[in-house]
Amino acid sequence: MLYPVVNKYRNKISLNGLWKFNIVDEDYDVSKPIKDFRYIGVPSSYNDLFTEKKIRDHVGKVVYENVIEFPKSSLDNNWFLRVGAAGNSCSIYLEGKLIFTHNGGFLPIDCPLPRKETINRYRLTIVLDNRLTYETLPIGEIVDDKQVIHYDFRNYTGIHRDTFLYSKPKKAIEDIFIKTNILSNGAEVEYQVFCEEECQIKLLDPDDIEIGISHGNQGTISVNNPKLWNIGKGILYKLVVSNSKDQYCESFGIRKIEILKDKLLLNGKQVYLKGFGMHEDHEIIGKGSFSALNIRDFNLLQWIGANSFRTSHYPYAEEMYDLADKYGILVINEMPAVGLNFWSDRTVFTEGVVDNKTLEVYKQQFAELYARDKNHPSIIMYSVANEANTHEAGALDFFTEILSYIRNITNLPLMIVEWVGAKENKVAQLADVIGLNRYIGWYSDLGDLDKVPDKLKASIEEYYKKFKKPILLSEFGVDTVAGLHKLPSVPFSEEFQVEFILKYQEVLKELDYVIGEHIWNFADFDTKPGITRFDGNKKGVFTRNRQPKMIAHVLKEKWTR
Ligand code: BDP
Repeated sequence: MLYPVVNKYRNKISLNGLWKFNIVDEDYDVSKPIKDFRYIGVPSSYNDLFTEKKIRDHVGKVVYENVIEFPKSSLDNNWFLRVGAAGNSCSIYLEGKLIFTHNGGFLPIDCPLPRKETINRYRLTIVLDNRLTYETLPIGEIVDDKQVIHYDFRNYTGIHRDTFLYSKPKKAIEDIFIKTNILSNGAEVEYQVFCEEECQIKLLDPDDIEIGISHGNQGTISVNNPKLWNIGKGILYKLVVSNSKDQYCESFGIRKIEILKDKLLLNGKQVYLKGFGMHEDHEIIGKGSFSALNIRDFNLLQWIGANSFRTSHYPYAEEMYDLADKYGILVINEMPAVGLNFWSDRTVFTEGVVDNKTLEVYKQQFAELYARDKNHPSIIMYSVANEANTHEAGALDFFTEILSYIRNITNLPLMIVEWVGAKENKVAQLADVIGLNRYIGWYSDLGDLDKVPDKLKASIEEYYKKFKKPILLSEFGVDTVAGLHKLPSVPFSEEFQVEFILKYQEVLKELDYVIGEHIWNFADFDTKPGITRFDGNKKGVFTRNRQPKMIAHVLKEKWTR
């Protein structure tokens, strides 16, 4: 899947802006234009835009409607509707006729638009359904007409990412796969182009100077004195693929990722990950993606000296990976496999709950994720799930199938993020890296930081002894109310957050198979209501408005040293 672009052969028209919107019943009739509506801004979640709880908390379908028109000169091209993400499932109608459906709220919707030469204006209706079940990711269940989810972040819904019409020629360049190999005397770029026509391939260096040329849809181009993509050095090359009917320019970086002897290596050098689990979450727009806000996040990552983040707990907007490529930030790309856990003794991995149907949904979504993200140098790993019930017998079959499916598609290392203890874990041996989420001193032993060194060390060591895999501390953190200061510290104060994080870092220092620390969370974020959530999850190092808490200055001092 290639991101839509504008050039001599291709066009795109933004559909961001105002749409007609309403919450609707199950049997909503799309055959007629929407009558009863209010205006909504795209992209955004709809939940926090209006003043009624009925809309904010709506479970079920909502409708978006707009009128689209094609430029006259465009008849030679095929046209598509592209929505960066909208959730959780969606049905697309043209003039009231169903033309496309999509399951999954965090990956692009790429819908071919059938057209008649005589008609140029069409009514476009998008019906979204936010219900999460065992056949969606994340999973959820509907109980008494209410949505039950087994994780904390809000089930924000809406057209969340950039939306546009785009065109490509009839025999288009459909896809480009790029792989780079670093050799002792240079590097090589292996490429494969999917196109019915034979293409010419030009390789441009980071200054856009042509340094190689090749013909044919599969091949290799050598690079002398390659400039490697690296942390803080978003050095990007370009492959310009063209023929008489089409052209596409794809960026990529030359870099090598390895897990070797319990270490993470980038271009042959050991890397220690410093960073965060993040969320796509802002006031008012919820999970809407906006360039200005994304830039703020990257500037904060740079300011604090972070070198990496995890896209907890779902794939992020494409622009986030583009920015990571450009800023030289490492990304762990997480599947939306969260909530596979009831936090009780109820079984998750069993027929009728997470079963073969869920497995098929998972495979489909991984295939879509890889199709979208395969050429980003910033992506160093895929995270296959967050806090699944990996102590259950059924989890082993599920994840064996998942990891072997993924390994057939990508060579990148795979991580699984765990909450269960090593002794009970039946799955972690399948992964290359184990992510551990630990909250000693918070969810257990609240406030008692003296317990941290022994307990944290024991729980990490137990994992290493059993599985012999490198470990990332993928979550640790405490809810912290910005502006609350206490001496001596108490939980929720800014002082306590500092003490907690420092205590954890002391332990990690001693364990050389720990490949990094990702603090939970980059910023405060909204959650479903809960008595442990006062206006959301406050474990952010930054506030929801992206201003620093005290810990941010402490981390900056350590991480930029
Ligand atoms: C972990 C989850 C994360 C939560 C966090 C917390 O992975 O999504 O937000 O706990 O409770 O269990 O803050």
